[in-house]
Amino acid sequence: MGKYVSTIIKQINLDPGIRVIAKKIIVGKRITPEDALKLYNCSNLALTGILATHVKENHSGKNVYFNKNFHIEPTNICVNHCKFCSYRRRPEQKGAWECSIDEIVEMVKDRLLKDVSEVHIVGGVHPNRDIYFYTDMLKAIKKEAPQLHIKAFTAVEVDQMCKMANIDFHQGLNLLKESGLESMPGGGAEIFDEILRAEICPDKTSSTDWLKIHEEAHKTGIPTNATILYGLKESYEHRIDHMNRLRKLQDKTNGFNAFIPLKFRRDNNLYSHIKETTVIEDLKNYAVSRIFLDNIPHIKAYWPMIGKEVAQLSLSFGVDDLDGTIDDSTRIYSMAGSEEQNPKATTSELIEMIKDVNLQPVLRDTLYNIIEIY
Ligand code: V47
Ligand code: SF4
Repeated sequence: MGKYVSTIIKQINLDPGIRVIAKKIIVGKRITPEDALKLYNCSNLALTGILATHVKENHSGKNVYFNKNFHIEPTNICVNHCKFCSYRRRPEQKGAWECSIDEIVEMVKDRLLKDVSEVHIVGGVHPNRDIYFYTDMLKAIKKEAPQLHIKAFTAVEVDQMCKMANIDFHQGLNLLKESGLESMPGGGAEIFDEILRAEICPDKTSSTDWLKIHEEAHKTGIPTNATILYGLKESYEHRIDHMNRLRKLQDKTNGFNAFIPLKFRRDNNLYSHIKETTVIEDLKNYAVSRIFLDNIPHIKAYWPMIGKEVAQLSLSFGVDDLDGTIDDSTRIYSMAGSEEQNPKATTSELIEMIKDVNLQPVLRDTLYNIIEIY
């Protein structure tokens, strides 16, 4: 790929600044935040795709990963007031739910029949549920399904659990790990810029604490993911600052498995007047993320958020992971207006999506160990 990319770069008419950055990327040199800004402002979408594919292939060759998973959302009752959220309800409000531990174990039992390897558990920040509720929940799931990998709780939920119990992040994460937590998803990151964060999610865990919790998780042996919420009032500089903070932490801990750009969806929330990003912008964003975050092994296109067609397109813009089968078990994005109102994908559908663009479908577990190559 390197030779092929160099040849293309030599032959096309390019802005000299972009040519210098392209050469850096081809030889595997880290790009600076200033370079990333130039790439965001570069109108040659195809070029960013070629460069991101080059970087992607250095990480994972032709492989595109997916897993067999399902979500549990224990509650949508939440003490926070993120203005982009379409999911949160007050306790007495119509549409609020809270599942008991018994109900959660029943959900696990039902899905186990479908040969899944991971449960992804994320919910609202419930006012009365403390860390001991969640450690009991983890233990009950593990008792029923010891082989099922539990990826659970955003840093925002962990923050609240530790505050309620008056313990520090180290103690809280150790308790969760001892009870069965094996990895953490990347939610709650939103945008790290403090001014914008205060505007869009005023009472959420601070950026500093989000990063501290992930650092502590990595030190405790809990790998995590990271996200960005984009397309909502931020500038390119904000996106780059966000990724730069993640890149610096990853240099220190190497505990992030995947980065997941989450496109803002506008239905049923306080920002419904804001226009959503175009598909071109989404693809460019995947590409720049892949190139900038040279130390995070995987870039995930979360298809319940962007739809299967754009997820397939993203495979030519640096993405090497399509998350999983989901099995119609999450509501966060359908409530916010995603085209996937009942998100589920069969294994053969995911394989076909990947094979159709001449890439190699690979069934993985949560930690990217290969289960099957198709
Ligand atoms: O933090 C909420 C986002 C996140 C909206 O780690 C919205 O594998 C867009 O983090 N428009 C939670 N985004 C979900 C999440 C996630 C999803 C899939 C995989 C993984 C993983 C993590 O959802 C929140 C927030 O950024 N979100 N509302 C909205 N209207
Ligand atoms: Fe609560 Fe999460 Fe919604 Fe924010 S995004 S209001 S933390 S459920």
